[in-house]
Amino acid sequence: MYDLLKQPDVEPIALPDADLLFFQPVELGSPYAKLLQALIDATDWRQEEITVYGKSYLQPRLSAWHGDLSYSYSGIRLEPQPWTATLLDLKTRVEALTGHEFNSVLLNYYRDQSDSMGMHSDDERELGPQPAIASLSLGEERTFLLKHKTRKDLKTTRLALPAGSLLLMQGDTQQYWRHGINKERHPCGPRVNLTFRAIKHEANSQ
Ligand SMILES: O=C(O)CCC(=O)C(=O)O
Ligand SMILES: [Mn+2]
Repeated sequence: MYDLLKQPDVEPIALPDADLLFFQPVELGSPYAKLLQALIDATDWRQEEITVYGKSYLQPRLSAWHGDLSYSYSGIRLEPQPWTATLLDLKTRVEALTGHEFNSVLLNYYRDQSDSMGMHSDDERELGPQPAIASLSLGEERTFLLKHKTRKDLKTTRLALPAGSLLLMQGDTQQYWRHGINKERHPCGPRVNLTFRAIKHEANSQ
C-alpha cells in the first residue's frame, strides 16, 4: 500500500476524533503566485446567495464549482463548470499525494481580509460518511480554525495555511469538528483555496 507517512513533507495534526494530514510544500508544477493569478483570471467567479434559517445572505467571498456533478449546500445548488487543464492537473497531483480520488473541486476566492467562511462541517449527504476532502491553498496565508462540536474542554485549534499547503481532512473529522476562516484585521492579499471532493453518484441522482 502507498505509505503516506514515508513522504518527508507530511505531518499528522493530532486532534481527538479527527484525522488530519498536512502536506507542505506541495509541488504544483508552476510557481504558486503564477498559479494563483491564473486561477483568479480564468475562473468564472460567483458570489452565491445562501439561505440560513430562512434569511438570505451574499457569501463573503467568491466561489466556483468544477467537476462532474452538481452539489447542494446551505440552500443552494451548484451546477458544475467543466474541468479545465489547470484544475485537472492539480487534481492529479492532489490524488497522487493523498491516495484518494476526487471528482469535483470547490474554489473559494478570499479577495482580502474582509472575506471569510463561517464555521461549518462538510457533511452533506452527497459526500457520504467519513468523506476525504483535500484543501489546497494559494496566495495569502490565512488561519484555518477547527472547533470540536461537543467537547467544550477543547480550545479552538488554529492552523496557518500558507501558499502551497495541502490539508487532508478524512475519517471522523467532519462528524466531530467544524472549521472556517475568520475575517482578519490586518490587510490581506488575495487567497484562493481549492477543496477537492468525491461526490457520490447515487446521492446526486435523487
Ligand atoms: O478556505 C479554506 O481553507 C476552507 C474552505 C472550506 O472549508 C470549504 O470549501 O468547505
Ligand atoms: Mn469546509
